[in-house]
This record gives sequence, structure tokens and C-alpha cells, in this order.
Amino acid sequence: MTTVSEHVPKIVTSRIGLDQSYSIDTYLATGGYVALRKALTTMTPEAVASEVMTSNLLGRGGAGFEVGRKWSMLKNSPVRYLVVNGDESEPATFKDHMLIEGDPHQIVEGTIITAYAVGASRAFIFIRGEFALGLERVQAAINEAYRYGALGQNIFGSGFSLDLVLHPGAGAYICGEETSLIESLEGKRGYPRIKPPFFPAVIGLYGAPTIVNNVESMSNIPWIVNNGGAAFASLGVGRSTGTRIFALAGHVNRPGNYEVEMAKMTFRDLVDSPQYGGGMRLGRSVKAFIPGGVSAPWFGPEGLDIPLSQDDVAKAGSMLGSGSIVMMDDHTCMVRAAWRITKFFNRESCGQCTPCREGSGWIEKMMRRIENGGGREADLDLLLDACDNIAPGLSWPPAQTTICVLGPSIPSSVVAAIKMFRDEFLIHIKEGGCPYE
Ligand code: L3W
Ligand code: SF4
Repeated sequence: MTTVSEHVPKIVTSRIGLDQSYSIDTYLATGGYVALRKALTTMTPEAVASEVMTSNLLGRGGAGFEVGRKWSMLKNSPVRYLVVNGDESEPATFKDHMLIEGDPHQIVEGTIITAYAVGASRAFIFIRGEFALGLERVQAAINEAYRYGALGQNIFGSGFSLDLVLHPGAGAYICGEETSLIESLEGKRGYPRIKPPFFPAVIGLYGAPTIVNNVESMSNIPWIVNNGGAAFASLGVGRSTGTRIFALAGHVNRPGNYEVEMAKMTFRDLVDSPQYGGGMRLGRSVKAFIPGGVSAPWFGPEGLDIPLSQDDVAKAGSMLGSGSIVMMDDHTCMVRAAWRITKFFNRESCGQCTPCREGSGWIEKMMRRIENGGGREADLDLLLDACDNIAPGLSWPPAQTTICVLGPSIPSSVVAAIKMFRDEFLIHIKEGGCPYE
């Protein structure tokens, strides 16, 4: 497998690092709002949607659902909404944060073009409340876009009008799940809805058909309009088209956000290349890694040769998810790693479903007990049983007994850790605590 070609364009990160990259002056000087003008004045909404369908852009939030296909599922209605999900809270995922702070106009432009394509007259950008600087910059970008004539009535004289509202989240991970985000936007507690029937494209915000797309997905739209869906689809391999930002985290020398062509590199290329991860910290070896946000099942070192492709990772039993890769070296305690992830899900469970609410607490307590030296061998079967009650069969993709996917995200790390590192659990139990301390 080769490393990424020098000729692959930076699609969503081209302005990151420029002076005042977030200002409208920088944006206009680097081709900003050209795509919007093109879309509104020379293309029909259907033509824009068709380019996005051709691009085969896969949603960058976590599920990897085709953006064009989602738009085509939007139910006909006199009122339609567009909601942009910038509630990035998946541990180790920090790529939307960078786009929000570094290139807010690109998100705003992608949002306006999308609203035009799907026939939305009002759009919302929902941003994680903790992103204080990001909220400030997106609001400033929206204000500048209104002044520039890219938002409001009769945009660029095209007859298309749009109002765009920024909404800060209130600190709950679950509000990144699209239906609970919608509840939160409606001013209610962020409880996920059952889908189906509540696929937002059918019954979304205030009961109206709604498209929910991720920040990185929106950031790709201006490039696709400028260059055409076919140009986007010519990058990558198979269904994994274009580029994607991978948030490389954990025990590497150079953690960070790297935009690379999809499926052309392996995990190993990304971790070891001097321009990306720069190898494992202190020259240590890889013990395991999580390929896509902490909701995903883990891979051992043999997974390093899998390409960064949605389908290859799925075939191998995990997912690219939110685009973060967490590397763990051979000095990592796998019991503690899985316990910390469980602690997160236990804290963030919204409490609506018994298997998730109670199960996450039981699993967290058992994991803590093992890590701290009070574990019993029988706990391992008990843990797997509790996991099986949340995701029956413990297979991938998971079945679920819960309303949303937070539930079946809980077993991923625990089951992987027990299956891959059972001996390490037994050492904790026999030696009465963590051997890594
Ligand atoms: C209409 C149908 N719409 C599907 C739409 C649906 C959604 C999209 C994907 O999960 C993942 C999860 C986490 N009619 C439809 C339809 N749709 N069928 O397509 O849907 P779905 O249900 O496959 O996924 P989801 O609920 O969007 C999200 C993973 O992301 N994840 C979490 C990331 C967290 C963040 C964050 O921090 N904000 O991104 C981690 O990797 O495990 O697999 O729009 O409506 N028949
Ligand atoms: Fe809430 Fe968990 Fe049920 Fe999702 S699975 S609705 S987070 S209790």
C-alpha cells in the first residue's frame, strides 16, 4: 500500500493554518462563496443534489450513510428544515472542532447550498456548548454572510432565501445523536426518539421533514459543487470516495487531524508516515487500536494493514465511525482502557432504556472492581452476559435492545478487551490489581 499522493487536493482543510482563516476576507480571497453563487444562479436544486449523489459522499458523522441518498429520502412538505450537527463529543474525535474554529464560512456555505438543494427555508447549526471559540466564530461567520448577501432574502438575486440559526448544545454527548439533537433544539431534554418511525427525513424538527448532516459533510459540499461529483468520486476507492479527516490519537508521536484520500492508505501508513503519525511514541509496538471513535470494536496489530476504507473496516468487524483512531501501545492496561470508555458511556447514558441505564452502571462497576483488585473470574462471564443484554449476540454490526446506538456502543470495548486480552483480566484477578502500576 502506498502513501497518499502529493496531487490529492485538500478538500476541507485547505484554509486551516492560514492567517485569520475564519474571516470572510480570507474566505473570499481563497475561492469562498463561488460555489454558492454557481449553485444558486446556474444550477437547479435537483442538479446540485445530483452532483452530491454522484460524489457518493458518505456522511462524516459516524454512520457513513450516503449524503445524496439521505437528501433523496426527504419527505415532501411545505416546511422542511436542515440541521447541521456540530455536537462532536465522541472521545478522541476532534476534527469537526478544527473545522468549526478554522473554517466556519466553509460550513456556512455548505449549509446554504444544501438548504437550496433540499428545499429548506430555515437551517440550524447545533454546536457543542463547550466549543466557546467555535461558537463565537460561527456566529461571526453567519453575521458576515448576512452582510455579504449570502444569507437572508433573495440571496445573490437568485430568489432563494434562507435564515440560518446557531444553537449551542448544553453539554450532553447524547445530543450528537440526531433525534436527541432535534429534541434539544426544540427546547426539550435530549432524549433520543425511536427510529423508525422518527427518521428525521420523515418526521424531524417540529414534526417537519428534516435533514441532519455532520459539519465535515457540509464542508465538502462547496468543493463538490465547484469541481463536480465525478471529480470527488474519482478520489478514493469503491464506495469510500473523496478525502476524509482522520483524528489520530493515543500513543503516536504526532497526534492530530490528517485529511487523506480515502482507502488509499492503511492504518499502518497513517500511523508510521513521518508527515502523519510519525510512528508509535518511544518506539513502542502497537498492542491494539480503535479504528473509529470509542464506540467501535478494537483491532489488534494485524488490523494495521486494513485500508482506511469504510467497507474494508466493516468487513473486518468494526467501523470507521466518527473518524478517530486511538492507538494503544504495549504498555497500556487493557482493563483500564476498556473501563475508562465504559465510565464515559455510563455517565452519558440518557437513562431512557433499562439495558443501557442499568447495564452501563453494572459493567462500569465490574470493570472498576477488576482493575482495582476486587475482581472474580466469574465476573468475565457476568460482564459478557450484561453486554449481551444490551447487544444480543455480541456480533457486529450489533443488534440492540435499546432506543439508540449509545446502548450497543457500550459492549464494543469491553467485549473486545475480554476476547483479545483475557489473560490480562485473569492477571488482574489473580494478582489482586493492575500489573501496570
Ligand atoms: C430515512 C431511512 N433516513 C437511515 C438516516 C438516519 C441517519 C443516517 C444514518 O448513528 C453512528 C453510530 C455511532 N429513512 C433511513 C434514514 N437513515 N435509514 O441515515 O443512520 P443510522 O441509524 O445508521 O446511524 P446514526 O444514528 O446516525 C451514528 C457512531 O455514529 N459514532 C458516534 C459518533 C459521535 C459523534 C459525535 O461525537 N457527535 O459523531 C461513533 O463512531 O456509533 O454508529 O441520519 O436518519 N430508512
Ligand atoms: Fe438513552 Fe442509552 Fe437508551 Fe440511547 S440507549 S436512548 S442513551 S438509555
